[in-house]
Amino acid sequence: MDKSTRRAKFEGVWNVIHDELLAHLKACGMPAEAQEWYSENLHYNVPGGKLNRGMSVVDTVEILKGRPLTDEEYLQVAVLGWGVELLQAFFLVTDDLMDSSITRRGQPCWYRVPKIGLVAVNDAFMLEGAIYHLLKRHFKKEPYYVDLLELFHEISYQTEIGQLIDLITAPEDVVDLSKFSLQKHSMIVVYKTAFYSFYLPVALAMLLAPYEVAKSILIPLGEYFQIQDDFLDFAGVPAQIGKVGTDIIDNKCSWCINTALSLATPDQRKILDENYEAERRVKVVFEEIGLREIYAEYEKNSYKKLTGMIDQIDEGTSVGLKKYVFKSFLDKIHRRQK
Ligand code: DMA
Ligand code: MG
Ligand code: MG
Ligand code: MG
Repeated sequence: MDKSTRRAKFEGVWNVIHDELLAHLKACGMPAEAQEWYSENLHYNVPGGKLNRGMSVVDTVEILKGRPLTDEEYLQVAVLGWGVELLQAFFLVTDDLMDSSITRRGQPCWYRVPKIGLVAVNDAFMLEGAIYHLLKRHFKKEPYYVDLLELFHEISYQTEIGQLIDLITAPEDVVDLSKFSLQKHSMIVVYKTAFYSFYLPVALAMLLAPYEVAKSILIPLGEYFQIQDDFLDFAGVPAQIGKVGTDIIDNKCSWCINTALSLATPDQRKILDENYEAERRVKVVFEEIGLREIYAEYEKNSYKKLTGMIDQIDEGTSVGLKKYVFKSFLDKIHRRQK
């Protein structure tokens, strides 16, 4: 998808969000003027920028998941992207007031629009409030909901600290260059801009995606582990596995019988049908079918597949997802005899 199509898709979600926020005001019984005012606030201040920050949330989640998002997933992730854009709008409206700026995004700053004035302060708060309203509606059931809230709060606070040092280092009426230094400048720009513009979008994406990446490796790893258990029930040496296998006499739906069923000749099938529960003859069929070789092949492929998935983890972007976490799990169970 090219850049303008991606942008159009992302902007499409803005309409949904705008309508959702307005519907809430309406449901609260707010007068029509309040609904119109809020709608204008949203339109004027939120969607008119480059949208790089918001769209990078969606891009990063796609990269981490390694596949395009479903429509349902896209909507949810785009809500986070618009959350970043709302946060930015909140900061810009107040920043322009504090910096006494004249224009923003090719139009007068919001507080400079004649009827707006200092109501812009409350409008800015409402842009911020919208983030948490949307997070609640779209993420409340997610296990990482609190992490999302904390991240937005933490980044907002850091940006506000950055704005404070920006403002008090350069009071509008007093020039005092002795207050300046490149070190101070670095503090200012990191806090007022870098956290919310660059760290936040990727950190948000990573709150969603580690679960996916981890799940995509750990679930097949668990499946591999249980197949080993099924195989060892048949082929393991009791002295080594510390138990005597009972899957056949217990009539269990195990990997061994199902693999055997899928390969059995009619004669072998008959023996299995008549003797499952009567161990010895079933084991003979398992041996005839070559279950040991099939298992060895399965184990080899499984190990290769899991190793490949682990190798694909990008440790540079997936914070908390270290290859060795998964590799150590895999190596603990690879070729286990018990
Ligand atoms: C921007 O600093 C920081 C925030 C948090 C909006 P700035 O005042 O240099 O930005 P601009 O030049 O866009 O007003
Ligand atoms: Mg400014
Ligand atoms: Mg400023
Ligand atoms: Mg500036």
